[in-house]
Amino acid sequence: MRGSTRRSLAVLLAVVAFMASALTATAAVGTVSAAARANTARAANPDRPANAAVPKRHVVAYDRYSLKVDGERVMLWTGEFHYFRLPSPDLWRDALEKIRAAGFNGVSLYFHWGYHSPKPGVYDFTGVRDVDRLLRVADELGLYVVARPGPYINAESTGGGFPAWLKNVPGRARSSAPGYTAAYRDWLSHINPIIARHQVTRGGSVIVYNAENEYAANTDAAYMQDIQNKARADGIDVPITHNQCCDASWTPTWASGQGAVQIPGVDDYPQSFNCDTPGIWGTWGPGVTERLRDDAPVYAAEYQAGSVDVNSAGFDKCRELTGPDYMKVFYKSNLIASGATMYGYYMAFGGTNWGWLAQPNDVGTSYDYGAAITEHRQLTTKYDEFKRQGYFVTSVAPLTRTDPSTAPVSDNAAVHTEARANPDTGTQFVLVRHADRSTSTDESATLTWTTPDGTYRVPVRVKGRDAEILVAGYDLGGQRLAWSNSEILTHAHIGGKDVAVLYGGAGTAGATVLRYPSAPKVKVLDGSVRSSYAAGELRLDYTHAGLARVLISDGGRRPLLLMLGTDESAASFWRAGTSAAPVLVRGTSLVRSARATGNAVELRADLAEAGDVEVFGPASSRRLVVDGRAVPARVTPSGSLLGRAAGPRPVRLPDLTGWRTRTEAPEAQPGFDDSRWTVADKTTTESPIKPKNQPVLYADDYGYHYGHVWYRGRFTATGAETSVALNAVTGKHGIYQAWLNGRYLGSAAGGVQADTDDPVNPDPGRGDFPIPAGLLKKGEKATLSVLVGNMGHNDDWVATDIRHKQPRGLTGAAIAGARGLISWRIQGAEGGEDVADRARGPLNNGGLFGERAGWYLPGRTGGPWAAASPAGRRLAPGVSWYRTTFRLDLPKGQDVPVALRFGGAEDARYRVLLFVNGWNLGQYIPGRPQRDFALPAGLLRERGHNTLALAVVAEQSATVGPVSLVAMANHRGGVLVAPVPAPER
Ligand code: IPT
Repeated sequence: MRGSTRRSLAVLLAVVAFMASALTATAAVGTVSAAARANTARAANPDRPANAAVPKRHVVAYDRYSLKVDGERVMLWTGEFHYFRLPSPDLWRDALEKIRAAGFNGVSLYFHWGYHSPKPGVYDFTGVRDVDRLLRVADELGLYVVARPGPYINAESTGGGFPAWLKNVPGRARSSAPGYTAAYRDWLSHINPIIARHQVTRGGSVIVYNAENEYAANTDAAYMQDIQNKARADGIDVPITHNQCCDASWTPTWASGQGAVQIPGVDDYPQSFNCDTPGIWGTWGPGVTERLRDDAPVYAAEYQAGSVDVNSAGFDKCRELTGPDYMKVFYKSNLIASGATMYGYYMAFGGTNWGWLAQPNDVGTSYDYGAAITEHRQLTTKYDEFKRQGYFVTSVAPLTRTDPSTAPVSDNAAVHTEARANPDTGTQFVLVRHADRSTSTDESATLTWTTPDGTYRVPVRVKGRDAEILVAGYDLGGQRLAWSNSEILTHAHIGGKDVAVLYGGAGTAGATVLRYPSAPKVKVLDGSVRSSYAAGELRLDYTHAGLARVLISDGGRRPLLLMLGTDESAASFWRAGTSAAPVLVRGTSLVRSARATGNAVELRADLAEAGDVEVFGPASSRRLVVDGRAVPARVTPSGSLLGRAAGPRPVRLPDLTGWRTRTEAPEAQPGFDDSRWTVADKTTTESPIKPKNQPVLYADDYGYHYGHVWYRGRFTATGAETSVALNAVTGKHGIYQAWLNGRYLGSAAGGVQADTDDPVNPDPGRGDFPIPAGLLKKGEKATLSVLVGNMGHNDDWVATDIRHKQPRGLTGAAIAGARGLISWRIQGAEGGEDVADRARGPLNNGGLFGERAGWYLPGRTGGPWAAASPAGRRLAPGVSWYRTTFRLDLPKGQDVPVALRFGGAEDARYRVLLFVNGWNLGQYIPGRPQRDFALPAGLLRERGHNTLALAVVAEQSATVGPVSLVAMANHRGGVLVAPVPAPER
């Protein structure tokens, strides 16, 4: 995917871009009235409280350093979130609040064309597809939005975001071909106006608009330009960006010429996707974002924050590959090396490929991604590191405008330094890390550091895989920080004093030097800190341990409460905005929002257990309210409020009992009435991959795009038939099964790559099925029934059509010894492109008999089911269903993410589609890494009756399960989640 030589090319390109551009350029993009401009309120920022005032219009502009809103520089620090992978709109707020609480001031959002469009010209933006609501939540939370509507998005999602009907549209996708042009313009005509009304320039949250996605191969500049012209015509007036693949050696970078965007960015995945070797670092390079334009900020459009699990190692390993140590070393190195002020960390929360949303290959139901927030919405140690970095970058304003500067000299060659400085304030930012990033030794060094306040000898230490950003010459609130070898977590002006939190590795020595015109009073409230004052400088020396507290006053500046912690104690802080100053909170497992009213501080917070909660808020604070309940609290010597809050009540989930079962697949029987099925007799296809023989049997060509399809082929037997040879293309891990005159012939692995450019697999998805002697009689009608799975549609990363237009379903069928033609009919999801179940949408169902009959729905069983539990019964090959109901009564005001867990043999040959209250929440395949399937609240009724339906497609006789409900966590708090409306029957 990349080579090291490409890096030098990238440098060259940046230099050329630099020379070619004007030295300074400020492009004001959004336009607003003078009255609006006079408004000083900032747009989205991490301290803005929920439900903040009336929408205000703002000016969005940028220069070579950063974006600016109303002239104020912005560090855009976003995490990627996919609403389509969390089909419960109330939980969008949960995810976005967690993203905000991690210190992100923005989210990057793909919009998935195929998720909204079941048929050409048909779009749905209601229910779980209500992206206007999503953007309203972002507006309310004050999170900036990077809007990424494609048209192509990749994202390991089916078709890379393309609707499957696009396979039938003539002309190459991602080009100016007329068929494709009409199709994508229609998508943009629907999505752009929604995005446009949420722009920062109209008082909303969308700060930039990303055109296309990693458009790096087979490019067409006219197409790239047209997307932007269309966006402008549709009212997009914020800057347009692009995320260039991999590094700047991939050309064009869309930095100049036709199709150029205003702010070209780069995607970088330095760790690769090899989660099976989490200890190997930097496989895909050093991860330094290139400057692509001299007149625009450096934009790390997608920066690796997790991984696809291409080796089926399991997402915990992906979390390790991209863990806190990687984040420290790579993110901090990039910040200083690149000076980027726009970031998109991919992913902040990955979510679930529910229904048929996954792209095939090695993407399963889970899109956990090893992200900082797990698929079950839990916070990890990666989240802690995001918090440490996110609070820093959004608190320390001089970071928004920096140039490379002279780095302090290290007396230990193993310790590398690198620096940037803000030309206006002189504030310096120094990266300290191992010279060789792959080493993890414990190194100490003394830096000779010339800061704006003088030259100092500063001891530093890098221990294990570690990196630090140290700050010097910084006006920290009302204080002057000369330098510190502790890192800054955050600071704010709270309750009449500056409150600052600094931290360092547990057990390492820390020193901080602050300047005061006169000797200040230094009171150590907690921990062990030595202080000395001489020549205008207060020096504090300490060892990073627990959380030390020092109150500094009377030095000619306003008072400072300085807290000195470790990585761990720093991460225990939460920063939340109120309408006045922000508050800092410790002790809860999350703070969603805060309000300061009169003498009370009210928190919306989550707690995993009962414990002390400490709030640094207005000086007048005397009362503490957590999640609506008063918590007795006292004022501490630090001026904070301290109380003890209750934890969650324990929960117990019910056992799954009362199972009933029903066997289906009547389609396999010769007498089945298929007269209303679609006749499959096409002779041509838009797919560049041509069928092995006629007619064309590709499911998509008949409007059946997702899930299973059935074929029935009729022919007159000669009696001399010996075997059936089929080819079916399903995508990786798919299977298909065949029956002849009702007799099960067996199953085969579906084709993976029907690419004409795949020499390894010239006969994809081939299955040979011997015909049992005597089954066919000369002159008699015979019926061949074939059930083909569809694991989703391939991506179009290389923009050639050959991947995303790869067929699904039968691509060849021949019967040895037969004479004459087979006449075919095909059946898929109820209604085909005219989706029957509109609330759950096109990706929810395929064409299994039970799906078409509505057995997946709570209110439709369609006749008698026999009592039988999955574990107690061996299933015959074919399709069987299990259903049961269960009641949940989870305590109100608690958040208990529930999963369905599959036990049982790894080598069993079956797969299960699981439906909860009618929603297809995934596919369990024995032997694949996933056994726990998220059942999101909203689809799952937390207080009420639930229906679980399992459709089992068995290749061989098999026993399913055991199957159980598991609580993945239990917190007091959470968000209110209403049931997602969808028909019961
Ligand atoms: C890049 C894509 O833009 C994104 O959609 C997703 O696929 C991600 O990376 C990987 O998870 S693709 C690139 C790294 C080749």
